[in-house]
Amino acid sequence: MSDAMSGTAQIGVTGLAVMGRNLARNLARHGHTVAVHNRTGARTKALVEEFGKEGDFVPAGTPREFVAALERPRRLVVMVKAGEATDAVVGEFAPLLEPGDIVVDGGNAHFSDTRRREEALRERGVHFVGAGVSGGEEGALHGPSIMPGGSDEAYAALGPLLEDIAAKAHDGAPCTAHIGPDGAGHFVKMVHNGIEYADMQLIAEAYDMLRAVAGYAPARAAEVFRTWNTGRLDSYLVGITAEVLAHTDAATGRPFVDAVADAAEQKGTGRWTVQTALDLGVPVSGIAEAVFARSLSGHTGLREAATGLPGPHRPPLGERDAAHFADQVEQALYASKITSYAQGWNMMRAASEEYGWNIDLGTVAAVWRGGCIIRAAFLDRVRAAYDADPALPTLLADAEFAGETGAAQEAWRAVVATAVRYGVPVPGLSAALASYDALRADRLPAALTQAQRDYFGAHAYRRTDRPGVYHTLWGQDRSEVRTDG
Ligand code: NBP
Repeated sequence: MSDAMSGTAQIGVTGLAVMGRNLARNLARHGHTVAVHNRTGARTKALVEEFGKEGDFVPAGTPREFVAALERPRRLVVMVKAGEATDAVVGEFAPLLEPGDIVVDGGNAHFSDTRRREEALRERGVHFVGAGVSGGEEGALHGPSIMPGGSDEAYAALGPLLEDIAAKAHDGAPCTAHIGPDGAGHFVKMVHNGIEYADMQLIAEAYDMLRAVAGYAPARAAEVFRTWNTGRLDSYLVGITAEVLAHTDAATGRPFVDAVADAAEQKGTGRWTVQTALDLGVPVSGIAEAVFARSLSGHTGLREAATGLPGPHRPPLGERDAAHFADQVEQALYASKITSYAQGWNMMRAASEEYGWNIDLGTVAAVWRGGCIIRAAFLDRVRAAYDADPALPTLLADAEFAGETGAAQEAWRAVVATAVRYGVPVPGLSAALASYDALRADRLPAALTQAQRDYFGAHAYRRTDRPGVYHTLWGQDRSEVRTDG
């Protein structure tokens, strides 16, 4: 342990609840001297008492001591509850900092708050880095996926430390990279969580279909997921699905999944993703359906009121048909996954253009290959697609992914159609298929929608046969006038 006033710590962490404590330990374990501070001093003391032997910690009792303990330019990681606490901490530390110092917010901030904070600190010459951190407390300790936004100068000073403590992908590359200026890192982290919601919903629907249509008990479904996890669906979420489904509840002796109340909660990043997508005008139906599905599951009153409504009663398939059906579900799940990832990437591209972030979309896939919740073999291929063509308009247009969705589409339709016949809700799988069909359509009924808008609101329309903007005089002789001069 060093003297808090000597300015020897390479980095500091303030906010030592589960995330901050583990991040500080991770940094110390990698040989960095870490100043540690928490509003309530007991947490600082406990960290040093319990884990002081893991590395070189410099405990600080006050913000002034904490700042003084850091070598220059100072690197401070703020790991407090997102929102008002972050503003309070930044407000407390800012007067103690000097130009060139770097404040890193590793909390789950909304990217617009990060943009605001970055701008405010920039005026004082202090760098503000909004860094998305994914992987929960285990990740923070053993290697998270880290998505820092901010200036190039800040990344140059911070990057090597982040690369040390980040998860490593299967090829040894660190799961972190400079994502882009100001709010880019927190934006990308938000989309990560949105994609995570969509992935989880699709997996849940696949399980529901295996159970209701194939007639597989949870333990059998677990085997199916285990097998899928050795193929193109290989991912953390499919792996834990197999484990959860195979687990027996000790109290009741029933499958654990049957002992859990069927109301899914959410912390809000999925909702942020959808709200932001609406503002950007980017369709992310897969993520939206996942957010709504969680919301619906928790609406006890609505569900009780509708419980007696009629639905089909169909017996599960026989053994041979069930195996064939399970294979079709794998195809539907995979094609839907491609579609929802494509939506997430479309959103990052749109925001990158809107805010001038210049996000490298292939790098984002690389950063998510380890440490985070959506880590998956699949992401190597997403990266390859964007590396091959950084201007790729959508993942669905990549030749390999297009080939796979095309090959899966009959099975995908069969699964969605079967779900409808059995009365099993599959909002994620069907929204993904609808998105696929809408994007590939030669003509959409949007023509009728626009004509209706012209009828009741004189909103005008473009024509397929010639340029210009037109309005039909619906209330008069239905003649057409050109409205763009
Ligand atoms: P919490 O989100 O539970 O926050 C607790 C910390 O915030 C404590 O250190 C607390 O200090 C501090 N704090 C609060 Br609350 N108000 C403060 C204030 N006004 N001034 C100074 N400090 C204040 O901690 P966490 O679960 O470790 O998460 C930290 C951040 O990381 C959050 O933004 C979270 O969203 C994000 N994150 C969490 C996870 C996860 O899996 N938990 C994953 C990824 C990101 P005290 O000890 O004095 O009360």
